[in-house]
Amino acid sequence: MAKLFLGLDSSTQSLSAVLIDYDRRKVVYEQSLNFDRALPQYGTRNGVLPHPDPLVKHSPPMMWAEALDLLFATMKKDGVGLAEILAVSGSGQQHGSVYLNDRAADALAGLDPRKMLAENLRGVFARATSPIWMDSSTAAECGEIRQKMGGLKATADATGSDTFERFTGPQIRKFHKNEPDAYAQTASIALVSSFMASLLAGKIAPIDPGDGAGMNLMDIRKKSWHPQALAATAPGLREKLPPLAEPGTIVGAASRYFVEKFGLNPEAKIMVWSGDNPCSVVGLGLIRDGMAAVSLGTSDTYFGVMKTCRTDAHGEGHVFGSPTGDYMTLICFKNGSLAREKIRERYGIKDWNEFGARVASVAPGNNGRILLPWFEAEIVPRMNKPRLHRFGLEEDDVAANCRAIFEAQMLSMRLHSQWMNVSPDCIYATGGASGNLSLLQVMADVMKCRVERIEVSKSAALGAALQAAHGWLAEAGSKPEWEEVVAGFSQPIPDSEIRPDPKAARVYDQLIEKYAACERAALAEGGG
Ligand code: XUL
Repeated sequence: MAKLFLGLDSSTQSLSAVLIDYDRRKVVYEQSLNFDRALPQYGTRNGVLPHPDPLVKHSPPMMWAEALDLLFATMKKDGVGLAEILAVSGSGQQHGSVYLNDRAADALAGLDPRKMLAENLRGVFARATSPIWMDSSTAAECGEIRQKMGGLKATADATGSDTFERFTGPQIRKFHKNEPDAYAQTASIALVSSFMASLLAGKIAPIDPGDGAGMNLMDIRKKSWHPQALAATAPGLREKLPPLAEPGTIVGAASRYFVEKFGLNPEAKIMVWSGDNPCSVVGLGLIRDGMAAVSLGTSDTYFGVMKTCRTDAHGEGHVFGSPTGDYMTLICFKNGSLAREKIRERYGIKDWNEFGARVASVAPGNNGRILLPWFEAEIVPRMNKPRLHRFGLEEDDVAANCRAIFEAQMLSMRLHSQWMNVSPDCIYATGGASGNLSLLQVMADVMKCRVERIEVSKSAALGAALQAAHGWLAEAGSKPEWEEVVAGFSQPIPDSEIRPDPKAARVYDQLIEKYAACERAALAEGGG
């Protein structure tokens, strides 16, 4: 019999499913349900509720639950072998939180398959809406928690990240301050991931260290709730949080609701869910120390696997748990494609091929000329005003400016990933700009490692399906190796490898010092 594992991904805009046939190493079914289109009655735009304050970004948790109903109905209609699924796991957009009252546990235990999920859940929310990762309305609470934790470095060292507006702890603190009665009515706080797992298992599900690390509440090394962080956040918080559980933990068997209504295998194990970034790391096949990926999109994001936990003393990068039980790092550079496009437009360059030719016309190192391309306020390094700096670089030198932006972005990546103390031996490049070979060559030369291109659709849902497989195999006593579990599911594009040029790499070993000095000078000028 085929070994089928289901991975779900509850993201900002949609709920997706990926079903894998483990022995055949194949994705056998994919489906996606867009919240705005499938559930227009909630009035979301791109999955988010309109709000007069642009800093406030909430979504309705009931919409996520209803989407789960609709997705299972679609899978049943599509003839998916739900009765054969051995385990289900999932991925949730990180940081978002769901507030349940004391009726929730009973409602979950007694989900009635004759009613819709939404009807079953009526009256269980202590807060109708959930703050999500796009929310940035908690600057005051971030400051308060950080101070009680002993400052930025201490907060990052304790919880894996400095306080960030979108992180769950500051959001909980704001809720407690602004709506103390509703906070008092909250019996249980879930993340998006643990909320969805709770629906499937029919009981309050634990939180895994991958997603727990996005809360500013978990001791990143002990993987347990951090007493000082809880105390700094809100009173009585310990009682409202579910337990933390290692990846692969079985929450329970599938709830009767999904078994009777959709024909899900009654023996199917519901595994603890994780955050979308930890799941994507596994979905991309990043399973050992020294593996990294860079997603080149509007913003550029660097993901790395780290065996020994280290945290960023500057509080810019994040450390989360990885589904493999190790750690993953995430650094987000705001000025990614956004800044590359600005330079291309500024110099009227037709396309990226022509841009690449300009880059190639100047030697690596750009004769020491440096650009700091912060067209938008930057996250890494922290620069809260848009600023453009040129050091020894003439604005009208087109080719030098083209090379300068690529070099700046990659030098910044090298400099700001040093705290991990892991030199990647291979970087997987993904995202819109990963087809830009001239950018990838600069990446290989600056980072001194090979770069391979990878395209995985629904990497978070795939990662969740792989987690379900790994957890189920472990439970069945077969001690699966991660290497074996991911093999064949996510492969880099054949022949896409780009190797570093040793001569260029030596140039960048020198230039990195100068780049760092330029950055320090720019930050000292203000806005940092
Ligand atoms: C990570 C973050 C986002 C969300 C997107 O810290 O905020 O990547 O997880 O869903």
